[in-house]
Amino acid sequence: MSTIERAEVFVASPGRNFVTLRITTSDGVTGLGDATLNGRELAVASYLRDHLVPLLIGRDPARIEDIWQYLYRGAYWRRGPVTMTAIAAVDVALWDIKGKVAGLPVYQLLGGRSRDGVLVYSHASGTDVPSLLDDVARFRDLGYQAIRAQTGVPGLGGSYGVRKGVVYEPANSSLPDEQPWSTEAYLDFAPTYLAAVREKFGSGFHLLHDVHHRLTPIEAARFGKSVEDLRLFWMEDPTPAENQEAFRLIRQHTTTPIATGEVLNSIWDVKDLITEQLIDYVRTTVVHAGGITHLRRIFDLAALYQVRTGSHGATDLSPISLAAAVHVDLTVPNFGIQEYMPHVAETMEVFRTGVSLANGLLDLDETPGLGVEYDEKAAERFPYDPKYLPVARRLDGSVHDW
Ligand code: EZ4
Ligand code: CO
Repeated sequence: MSTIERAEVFVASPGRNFVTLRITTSDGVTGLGDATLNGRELAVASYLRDHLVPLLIGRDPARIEDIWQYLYRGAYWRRGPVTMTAIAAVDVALWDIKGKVAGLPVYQLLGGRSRDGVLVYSHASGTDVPSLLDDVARFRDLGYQAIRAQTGVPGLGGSYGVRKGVVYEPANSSLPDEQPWSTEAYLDFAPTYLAAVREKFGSGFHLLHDVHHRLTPIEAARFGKSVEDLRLFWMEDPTPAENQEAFRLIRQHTTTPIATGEVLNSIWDVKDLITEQLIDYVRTTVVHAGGITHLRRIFDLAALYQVRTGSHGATDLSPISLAAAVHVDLTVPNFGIQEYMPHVAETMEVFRTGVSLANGLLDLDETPGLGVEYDEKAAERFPYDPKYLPVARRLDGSVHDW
C-alpha cells in the first residue's frame, strides 16, 4: 500500500500571499492543495504544520473520504474558516494524487463533464461612472459573457471593489487600511451606475453586483427592488449571513436573485439558506469550505432546492483552487457561474496550470490530477509579505462590515 510520506507547507508571496500544501506518497506521487485564507495565512499554515501534518503521515492517500471525516470529526472543534481551509488543502491534494494515480483529470473522477465550458464573470470597476463604462467595454471586447460592476461612491473615497492600477487586490496594506462608508450615499448611487451599464451595453450579457455585506436586510430589500428592471444575474452578499434567517426578509420584497457564501465554510452554514430557498446561488468554495469532498456535498444539497453554484474566485484563491474549482464546475449539474480574476504574472511564475479561457468560458486540458505544478524554487524569490484586508467605518467613526 502506498502511504503518505511527507506533507510540506509553503508560504510565499508571488504577487500576493499564498499558502500551499504538497503531499508526497511513498510511491513518489505528489498532490497540491491551496490553504490560503486572505489576511490570516499563517494561522492556516500553523494548523497544517503543527496539527494536521503529523496526523497524515503513514495514512493511505486513497482514502479521501475517511481522512476528511477523521480530520473534521477527530478535531472535536468543528467548522470555522481556519479549520475548513486546512482540511480543504489536504482534501484537494489527495484528489490530485488520486487523479495522477488513475491517469485521469480530477473532473473525470467526479463523473465527467456536464458541460463544454465553465461560464465565468469578470470584475469591471471604476472610480466614477465613465471609467466604469470604459472597463465594462474592455471586458465585453475580451469576450466575457458576464460582468460584475462596482464603482466608487461620490464623496466617499475608496470603496469596495474598485481597482487601483491593473489588478484589484483588496489586501493591500501591512496593517488594515480604513475606508469610509455611507449606506445612504451607496443606496442613492449604486442603482444609477448599474442602470448606466445596462443603458450603454444593453441586456445581452449577465450583469452582477457585489454588495459585500454592507446592508441590513430591509436596506437590501430596497436595493434589490430598485434594480429589478436591470435584470441582475445576482446581488451578492446583500447582508451578512451569520443569521441565515435575515435573507427571508429580503426575499419577501424582491425578485432580484441573491448569492451568498464566500465567507461560509460548511454545509451547516448554508443549510437553512438552501433548504428554505432564501438564496439562488451558493458561493462556497473548494478552498474555504472543506475541499472537493465537502463542496460537492453542499452543491448536491443545493441542487435539491434549485439553488445553483457560483463559487468565489478572486485572486486570493490560488491557481490550485481555480483549477480545482473548474474540475468541480465542469461536473456539477446545478452549476451557475464561476467568479474569475486572472492571476498576475508573478503568481503564474510559481504556479503552472492547464486552465484556459475562451469566449468567457474556462476549460482544462487533459493532464491527470488537477493539472497544476508548483515551482518551489521560483516561490523562494517571493517571501511572505504580511497584508490585511481593509476595515470599513461609518461616517461617525464606528466599525461597519467591510
Ligand atoms: O473581497 O476575495 O466576490 N468577491 C469578493 C472578493 C473578496 C476577497 C476577500 O479575500 O468579494 O473580492
Ligand atoms: Co464577494
